[in-house]
Amino acid sequence: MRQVTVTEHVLLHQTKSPAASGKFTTLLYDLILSAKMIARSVNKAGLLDILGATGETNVQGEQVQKLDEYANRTLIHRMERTGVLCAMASEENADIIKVPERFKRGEYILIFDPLDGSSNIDVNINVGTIFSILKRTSPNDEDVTLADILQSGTEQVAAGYFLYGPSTMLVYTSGEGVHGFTLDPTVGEFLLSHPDIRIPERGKVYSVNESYYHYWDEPTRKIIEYFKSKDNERGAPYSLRYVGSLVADFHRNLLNGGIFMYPVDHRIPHKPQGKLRLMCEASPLAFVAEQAGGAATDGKRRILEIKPGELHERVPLFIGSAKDVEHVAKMYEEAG
Ligand code: AHM
Ligand code: MG
Repeated sequence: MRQVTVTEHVLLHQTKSPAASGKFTTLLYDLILSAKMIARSVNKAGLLDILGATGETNVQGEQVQKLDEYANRTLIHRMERTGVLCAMASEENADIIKVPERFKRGEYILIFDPLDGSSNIDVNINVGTIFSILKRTSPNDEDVTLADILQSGTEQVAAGYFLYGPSTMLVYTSGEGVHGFTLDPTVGEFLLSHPDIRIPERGKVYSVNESYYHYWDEPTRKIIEYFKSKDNERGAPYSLRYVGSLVADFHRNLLNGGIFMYPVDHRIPHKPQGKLRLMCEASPLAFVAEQAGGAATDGKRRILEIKPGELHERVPLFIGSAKDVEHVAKMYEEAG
């Protein structure tokens, strides 16, 4: 079988997509290199002294795992040297990260969650890196500001994720479908393994942390009941699958069909808007979902159309197979 590398794939698509310029290829190349370095550390995590927490808390008030910190540092260090970025934003950093003046700067902005699902690292369960790529809105010769970053998901040039699982995978979209690549560790290259991924219209799986049932409002409880019911539109209960790593849960549902849900819960005061972050988690995955024929909503609004008001804005998330997501939106609408 002829094996297609990511670079080759991007170059092939370059003729069609204005987003895929030589600069975009450079950006992706360095992002892939960073991910390979992170994958190497994730694979060795049980052997090195990098498991566990650093003892610090991040801007979200969560414990920083050592591998989170490594992944964050690796991405920032590599990506500020690409010459094509002007700024970055990370789940782990309170403010935007401007590319220092000593490096060449470009018009692209990279937003990322360096190691999603990091509470799973210590138990050897899949984690991932989620990324979103934008172009600055202000002229290149002006100072880049937060306003350049606070764009709605529809403005993304590309988005995707690396999944550090039994195999390391890259799944991305630049607006021309969704393509999956698997790292061949013997040659160190990501090779096209899942061309043009399409998510089934309706799934057989629902993914939600159901232990929060008592913290959900009535419409949300009814929605979860719908997926468990044998009298739903599918005519049979959906199976429950929940890893607790968004990338892993999303990836499974993307390939097999299903819906991932992280609704509002009233458990902790800082979670009235849900737990997941709009810019570094929900929007990039929503772009992937839609490009694969799926959908993503916060219950009322299409995720991609939400204009963030702040860098670390959180949002409820219902994402996956189109018919399942549409059903959730309909039930919320009927509930008023
Ligand atoms: P993280 O980015 O700090 O790892 O948090 C996000 C993770 C997601 O990967 C996952 O879907 C969710 O948190 C799980 O949360 P919970 O344990 O509340 O179900
Ligand atoms: Mg995360």
